Amino acid sequence: MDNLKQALPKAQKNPPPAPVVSSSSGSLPSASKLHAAFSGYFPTWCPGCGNFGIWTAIKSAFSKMKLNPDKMAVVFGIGCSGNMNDFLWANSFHALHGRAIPNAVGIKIANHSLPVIVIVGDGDCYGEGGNHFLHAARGNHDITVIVHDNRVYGLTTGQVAPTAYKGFKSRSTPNGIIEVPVNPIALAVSQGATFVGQGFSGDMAHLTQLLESAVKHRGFSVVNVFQPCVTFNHVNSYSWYRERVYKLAPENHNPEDINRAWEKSLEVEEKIPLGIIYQVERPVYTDSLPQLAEKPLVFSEPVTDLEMLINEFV
Ligand SMILES: Cc1ncc(C[n+]2csc(CCOP(=O)(O)OP(=O)(O)O)c2C)c(N)n1
Ligand code: SF4
Ligand SMILES: [Mg+2]
Repeated sequence: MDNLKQALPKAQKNPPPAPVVSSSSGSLPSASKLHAAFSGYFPTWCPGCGNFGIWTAIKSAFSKMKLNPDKMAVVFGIGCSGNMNDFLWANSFHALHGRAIPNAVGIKIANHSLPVIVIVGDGDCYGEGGNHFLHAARGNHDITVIVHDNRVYGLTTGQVAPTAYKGFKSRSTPNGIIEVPVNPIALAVSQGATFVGQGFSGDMAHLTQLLESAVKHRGFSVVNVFQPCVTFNHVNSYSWYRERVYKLAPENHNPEDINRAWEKSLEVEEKIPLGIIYQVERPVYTDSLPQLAEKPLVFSEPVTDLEMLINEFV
């Protein structure tokens, strides 16, 4: 542990300068300047951590899409993944463990004109916050959930996450985990997610494209990203994934075909698919709220006449 501490980069004491995003004309700078504008503190992740690849792909996707860091909302969970809150400079909220998704849903309902992104760990999303994941998928809330799937609880020093393979030995399961793993892809498809993708932090170009597609999708989009934890997971390493992952392409996969999505969701061990596994269109939650039809809730006049409310409801 002492060796590990010595190897970690020292956290910067002072924040980087606040980026100037909008010029006086209101236009956004070039994609490369935007990429820099999204960078916060230099990450304190362990050297070689898969989170670096996800961080880079997120910044590349956001800047290529010309998202404005001031006009979007990024909600982080708790974990090594959630620590990106300090490393990604955008309008953001650091939620409680397992509670990133409901905060994102609330933000989206309050202002459905904002792109809303959730950045969480596998423990946060499929364990502690698993119930929120199911219900946000059912509602087709128009948010994008990026899950760092390292099969461990990284921040709390390597206990098993719900994605750990049966038999995985960790500090909390010295004789191997008894349960079978959650299947993130099958779970998302079965609960009504309308965009389900899978990426690998070791392939940043592919991940960037996938994240762009997920953010552009109108509806509940989830991208499960394989993220080697080089410190606490010595099984699912970069080479373990490289030997197994392959890319889905239009000639070998139709993402609208739910039966094909089920088949792909079962490929978890010998060969593992990357790309858009499932994508369909369905009205999003806020489409069915007439009170949002004219403008986002946040721009409406607040109700101050309490007597009127009391008379209506009491
Ligand atoms: C309600 C609650 N339970 C437990 C914790 C302790 N805790 C903090 S981070 C974490 C695990 C994080 O694992 P994961 O979500 O997979 O993220 P990673 O660190 O692997 O990126 C836990 C259990 C907490 N902060 N809050
Ligand atoms: S503990 Fe694992 S997930 Fe956390 S920063 Fe280190 S390598 Fe990354
Ligand atoms: Mg994890």
